[in-house]
Amino acid sequence: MFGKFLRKSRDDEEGRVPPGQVLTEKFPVLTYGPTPSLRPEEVRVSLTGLVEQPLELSWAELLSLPQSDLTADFHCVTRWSKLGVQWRGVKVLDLMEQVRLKPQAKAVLVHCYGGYTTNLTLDDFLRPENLLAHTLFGEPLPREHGGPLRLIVPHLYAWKSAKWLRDLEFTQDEKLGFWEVNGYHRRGDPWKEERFSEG
Ligand SMILES: Nc1nc2c(c(=O)[nH]1)N[C@H]1C(S)=C(S)[C@@H](COP(=O)(O)O)O[C@H]1N2
Ligand SMILES: [Mo]
Repeated sequence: MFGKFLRKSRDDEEGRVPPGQVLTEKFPVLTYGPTPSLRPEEVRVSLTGLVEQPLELSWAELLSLPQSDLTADFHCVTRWSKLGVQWRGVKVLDLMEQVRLKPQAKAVLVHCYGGYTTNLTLDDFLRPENLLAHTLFGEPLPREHGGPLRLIVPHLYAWKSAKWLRDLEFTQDEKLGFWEVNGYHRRGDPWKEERFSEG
């Protein structure tokens, strides 16, 4: 029933697989629409909206920030999970040292090259493990997995881990992103199976 690539969890993985998820060893690619093709030198990451001073960082500036490693489990709402994915990049909290948010800011709408968007509250965005990742298992992040740069938010379903990151728009009210407008849950906690919105 699990097919060639899906399997049940081993004892040592107990407690790491959220309800309704199946493990995979592969790393499937899940992209809606075309895959952008970007050279690192042309990547820009901007912080806009409710910031005291909008900021745009070049690739070199991103690499001059502290670099961190993260090993985390990855849960797609289509029911596959991959355990122990190894990323390297810039922590969201280190990036956010570069700006001051206005006090009304409560949420962020993440914009990607190619037009994809996803929303997060600041509580979910400003977590110490969250990363802007440029490296996957020690290699430059492949284009299909979001290279040159993607967001990783490991505690929520992977549709929040936006690939080809372009802009972080800070807002007061939560503006819904692409999948959230199309019926996915506003938050997407895999442990609560927050897959779809109620109404
Ligand atoms: N820009 C962008 N980011 C995206 C997506 C997308 O279609 N476009 N898909 C999301 C979904 S649904 C998942 S499960 C993960 C998949 O990441 P992967 O393709 O590296 O496995 O990326 C998320 N980030
Ligand atoms: Mo997904």
